[in-house]
Amino acid sequence: MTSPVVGIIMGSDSDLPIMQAAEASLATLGISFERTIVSAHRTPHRLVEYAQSAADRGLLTIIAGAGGAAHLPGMVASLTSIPVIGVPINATSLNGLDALLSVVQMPKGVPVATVAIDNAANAGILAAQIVAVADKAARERIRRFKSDLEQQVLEKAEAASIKG
Ligand code: RP5
Repeated sequence: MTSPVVGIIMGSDSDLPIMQAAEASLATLGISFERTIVSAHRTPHRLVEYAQSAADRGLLTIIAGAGGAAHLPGMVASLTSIPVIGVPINATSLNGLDALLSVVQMPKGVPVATVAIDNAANAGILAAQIVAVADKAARERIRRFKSDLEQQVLEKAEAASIKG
């Protein structure tokens, strides 16, 4: 088995149904990944261990999803040199706005690439694009993926277009 180049972590197993879309994107684009639960607030020591060992274990980027007071992506970003992609998750009565602001409003010097609320699919695609910077075959798979997207829209346009 290929060793994982993307780490997917999330604050709780309740985030898994959303975060699985990132796994689906990576699988579609042929990028190896690992997945586990790491909670910033409930397992802070595990967070430090995961983030500090990530690069040495061969990970090239980390996708971190969390809801509510979503500190996981930012804290991981503070502890590693590899890029971190944050997925704000709709997990509270604030509908994900709490998580979005927690993830996106990082202080200068510690960026987190933040996708839209619950848009783990885009996190997977972005992670694949990061990996593809140094992987020509992956770049070609992403090119084909985008070309398929374009084709799908053109077919829908064809089906939906009318002239009065
Ligand atoms: C966050 O709190 C998690 O990322 C999750 O989105 C939310 C709720 O977690 P559970 O109470 O369902 O475990 O830390």
